[in-house]
Amino acid sequence: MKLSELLHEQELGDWRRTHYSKEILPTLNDKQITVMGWVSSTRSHGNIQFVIIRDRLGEIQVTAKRGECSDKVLDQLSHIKDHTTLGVRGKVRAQTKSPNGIEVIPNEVRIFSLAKQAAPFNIQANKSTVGIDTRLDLRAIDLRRNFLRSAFGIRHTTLSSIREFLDAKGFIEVSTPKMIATATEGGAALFPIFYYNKEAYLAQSPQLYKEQLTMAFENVYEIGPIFRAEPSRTKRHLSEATSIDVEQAFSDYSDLMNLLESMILHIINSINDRHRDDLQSMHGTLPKIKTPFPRYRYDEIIDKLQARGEHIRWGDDINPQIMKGLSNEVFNSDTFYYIVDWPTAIKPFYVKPTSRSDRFCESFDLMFGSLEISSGSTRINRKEFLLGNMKKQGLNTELFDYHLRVFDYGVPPHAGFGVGLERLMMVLLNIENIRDATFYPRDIDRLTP
Ligand code: AMO
Repeated sequence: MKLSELLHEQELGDWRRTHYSKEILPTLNDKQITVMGWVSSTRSHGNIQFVIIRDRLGEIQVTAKRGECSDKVLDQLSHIKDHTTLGVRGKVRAQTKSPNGIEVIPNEVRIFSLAKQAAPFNIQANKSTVGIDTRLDLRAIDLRRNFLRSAFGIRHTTLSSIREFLDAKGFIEVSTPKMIATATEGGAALFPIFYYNKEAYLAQSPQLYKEQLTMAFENVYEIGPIFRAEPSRTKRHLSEATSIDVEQAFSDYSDLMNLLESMILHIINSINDRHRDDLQSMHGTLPKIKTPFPRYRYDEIIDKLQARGEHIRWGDDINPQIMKGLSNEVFNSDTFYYIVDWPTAIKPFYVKPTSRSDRFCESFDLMFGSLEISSGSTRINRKEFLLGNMKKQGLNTELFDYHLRVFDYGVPPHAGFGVGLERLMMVLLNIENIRDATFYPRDIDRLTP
């Protein structure tokens, strides 16, 4: 038979998968089954061809031996390349030498889509040997890698455990506009867009909307994209990130720190419960945490940094480079901690100053080593204070009229935080580059795929 006939692509037709790889157990010995997936690797030993087929749950070995299957099937399996998508019908046989104690003896192969060439990377390796850009250019294939498949399965559990946790505490999930009229997060740059005949922006955060929604719903959360025109190339910034935004009425920043650390504990417990196999194959362990997380005042951190000889003055923001030495030396670098009570002048206009002094505000950053995972605060809930703070920060208050207007109708005391999901995944799974914690990263150099 000619190669083109052997490797002929077919429709799915009436073929349907009967079992996922993981469901094929020795109890199915001798049963006819249909598996579907893509070729993860092939190996030839004279008259025997081994093909490992991968599906979304795992892998199964197909063993084609001359005499045990038709020559056509053996030839088909001998010529296909890795990543070809196919279905195999055959008989289950217990096989102690195969990776999961079982193999499939094929009697029919249906090729759905042939891989035309070898991928520029090996999906078996936990750490890839090619640069991240090569992988990102073919991201859908790169995501077939064991490590990333496990990582994104864990991301899914992270999100569902956050929803479970907040739902049980009486929060409702909300969605707020992503095309907006004004900036909320001072320093972070905006992406302008055309909105009919006006200039508008992509939302840097759902901040003002989530605050307003506490007026009706008290406790709200949103999991959605935030857009930041980050000018720098770093391993911790994306232009489009996912934020877990929480806002709670009748509470302050201390309540929110308690809530956030319990939420992180719940996430870690959920991942440990549901992803033992993934963690094992990733050779990873989640950070071991103890609550409450330590809380250090901004003043204390500045003193410690100055004592180390760092060039930092009171009132400066604390950047990760400066924190690196301190977090290794003073804190265990693999741990969560809060920096609280920041100078009012370097936090956004909606953050409430402390009652002790208005030079400081009721704010926190959640850190892991030198990486910022979240920031949060008690918010100003009185109009005259908000107006005063906006003026101090040089904002045009007229642009915020749509927001200030609701303050005439009883805004409850409230507090909240935003967690960067990708940064949280980085620390949970020890991912070095934030691009690997998102499906299709966006950064200053990348708008495709
Ligand atoms: P902030 O600007 O500190 O606060 O953002 C909150 C968290 O979002 C993540 N994050 C990012 N992650 C990846 N790439 C980026 N470019 C990026 N920018 C931010 C970080 C950060 O800690 N409205 C407030 C939150 C609040 O007070 O509720 C806010 O946006 O993990």
